Amino acid sequence: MAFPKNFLWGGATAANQYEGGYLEGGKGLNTSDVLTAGSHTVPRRITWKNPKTGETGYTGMGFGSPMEFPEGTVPAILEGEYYPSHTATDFYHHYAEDIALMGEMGFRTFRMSMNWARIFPNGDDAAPNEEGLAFYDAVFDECKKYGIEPLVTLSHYETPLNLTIRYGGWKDRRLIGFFETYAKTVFRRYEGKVKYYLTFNEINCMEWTGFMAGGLTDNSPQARAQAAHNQFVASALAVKAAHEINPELRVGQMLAYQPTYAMTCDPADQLLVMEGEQGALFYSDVQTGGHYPAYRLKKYEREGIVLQTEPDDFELLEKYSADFLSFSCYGSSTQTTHTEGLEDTGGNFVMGIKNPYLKTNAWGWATDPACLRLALNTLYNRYHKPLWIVENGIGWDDQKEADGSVHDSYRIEYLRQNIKSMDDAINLDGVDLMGYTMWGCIDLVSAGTGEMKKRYGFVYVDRDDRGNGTLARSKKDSFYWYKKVIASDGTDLS
Ligand code: BGP
Repeated sequence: MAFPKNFLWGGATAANQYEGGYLEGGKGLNTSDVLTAGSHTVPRRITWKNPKTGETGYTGMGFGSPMEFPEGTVPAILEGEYYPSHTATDFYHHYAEDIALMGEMGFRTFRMSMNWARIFPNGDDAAPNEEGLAFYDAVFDECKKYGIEPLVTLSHYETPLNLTIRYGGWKDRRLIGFFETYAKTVFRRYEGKVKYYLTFNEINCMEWTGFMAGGLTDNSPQARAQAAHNQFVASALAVKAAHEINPELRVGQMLAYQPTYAMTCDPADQLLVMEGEQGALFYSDVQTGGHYPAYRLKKYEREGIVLQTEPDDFELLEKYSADFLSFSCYGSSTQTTHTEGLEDTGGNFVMGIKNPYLKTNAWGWATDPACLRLALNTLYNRYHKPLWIVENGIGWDDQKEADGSVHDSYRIEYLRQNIKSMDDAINLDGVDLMGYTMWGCIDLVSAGTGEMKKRYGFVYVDRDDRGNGTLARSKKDSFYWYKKVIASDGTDLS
């Protein structure tokens, strides 16, 4: 079996975890700049300050630990605290070297995110920051040299901090207009350089953490529902603008999705799985399907959630649904109502029960060789739109040898099984899949824990959890393996 000749093989990153240069080139602060480092057992926190009294402190992000900002406080950077996003793995100063490495692997695409606060430092500025725009020009020109097609996420777990402080984040409808201005600026500026865009990374993470997903300091169900609605409308307006600017542009949705299994054949377990799936698929039913599903409207009614909408909203959602659906998928989750005596397993958002048939990594994430075929079939049969796997991979505490090599056979094994699963979905099931971008292709900061030691890359970056290291790049064994996979169009997985 083989992959289509034009299949977009590549890797994925995000500015908040990779780019660094957090105060350079006129960039403003964004929400990820106030997130501390954590670990597998210690949740990341948001730092805050009371501008009047000078008092400072910490709060959780809403999952793992509750988010509560004391009266009069705002998210802020504290002196002496370590923030992993500030330097991250410094793509800002290494982009030419990194893109050359991607070119050497034969990447046909590179998923990256643009830092919104680098283009509009306060989010609501009247004019964009030219230095920020020029930085991405240089990045795209570099990609072009190697025939790499960029795939650009407009907002990957970040909102300009000013929009959080001044407007309360995405629950305020005015953010739709600010985002539309940002999207139009970028679509026009990079016409001819960028064809594929995604609006909000893992939009369904709004289900758990309004701060990461929507810059919210109020994590109530009401605020998160409103923020999701505003992002849906903003996404639709981005699709509209892109098509008007150039009908060739494609704007996709980005969903966190993984297959969910019922642990037993008890019907109660099937209902649990169904309800869990609704929590994720609601977001794609609206953004890719074009309609609010009845199950969600009923839920809002039950919970007393009232959306503030405008008359045109629903027509916009239907008319300008996403051109394609991209998603992240790292494994699967297993759920049951019979939890007694069973061990839990990990995951950023969707936890579950340890599945005895699957292996887990050191962070408890279950790897599942069938996950991609199952996910691709569910999503394709539901929406009949092209799909794109924009995140898949395995986090590991890689050990670098004295000669700079990293023997990551576990990563190669994981990817081999996952690529095989994707191959089955294309060739056995006829799914229309545009591409595959392995997550964290060059080592970067973990979103969930803020660690460096949870590495995903084909390329090792010398940096540790406290920010020490030379930032030097070195190739892991998987680098050479992936290069062979791409060159053989996915037929040589040995
Ligand atoms: C997804 C995010 C990414 C990425 C990935 C791996 O949820 O879109 O930003 O980080 O998960 O998660 P982690 O970094 O927590 O291992």
